[in-house]
Amino acid sequence: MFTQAITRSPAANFAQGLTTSALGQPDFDLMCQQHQAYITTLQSLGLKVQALPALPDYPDAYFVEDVAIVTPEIGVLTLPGAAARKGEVAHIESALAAYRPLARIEAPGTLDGGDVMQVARDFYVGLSERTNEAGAAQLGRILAEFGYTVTAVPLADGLHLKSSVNYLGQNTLLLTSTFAEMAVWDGYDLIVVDEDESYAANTLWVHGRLLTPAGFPRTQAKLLAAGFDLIELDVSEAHKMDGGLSCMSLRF
Ligand code: CIR
Repeated sequence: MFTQAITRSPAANFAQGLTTSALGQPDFDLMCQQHQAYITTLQSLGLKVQALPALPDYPDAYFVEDVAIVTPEIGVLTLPGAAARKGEVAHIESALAAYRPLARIEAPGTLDGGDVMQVARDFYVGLSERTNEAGAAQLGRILAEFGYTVTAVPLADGLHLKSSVNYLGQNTLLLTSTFAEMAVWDGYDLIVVDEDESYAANTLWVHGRLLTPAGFPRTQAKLLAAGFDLIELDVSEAHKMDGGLSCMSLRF
């Protein structure tokens, strides 16, 4: 169970963040409305939300998931793989220090939180353009001290592991077809999103409910058929910046 979330307001220049998507120019007012609805939803699920101020020097900084990994025992400050995002870490450090003792990923390791998926005592870390083997190994050493396992998963595509694979609870993963073939998921029940709904793989478990992006009806139908309880949220503007529901908070 989580009791707390940390978010950060998007800055007015958030559209200057990194993106590979060709979904059009994002709108700041709409982004703010969608971000506020996301916060309100987390609050309605019982989380206390600490909303940090916008950081115009770091237009991707509202994707706070990428700069830390938080367990009940420790907070791990990451070292983001993108040069433009490395400076975000110093801005999460003071907020997180109030909740947890801190460790950090150090160069030459790089690690983005979007590549880190937790399933109870097991972590899976995507090796991506942002996260390298040294970063994954450092996280493994830090978390091993607390009895967690860390398994590296090379990415075939996508920005981050959680762009394509997410844990829904009940031993079930929601994932894209590219990832569904991987032996590393043996033993889990898999729900595979349709190819043209791959964005919906970034669905977020919070307290037994699933926050899922609006506009992906076949994924919603699959989740409902499997008995999951859904909250649909429109995150069209974050999608334009290659981000989604998990990326916009740290939950612990
Ligand atoms: C980036 O490219 O770093 C941001 N525009 C998107 C980060 C999304 N974060 C995530 O998936 N955890």
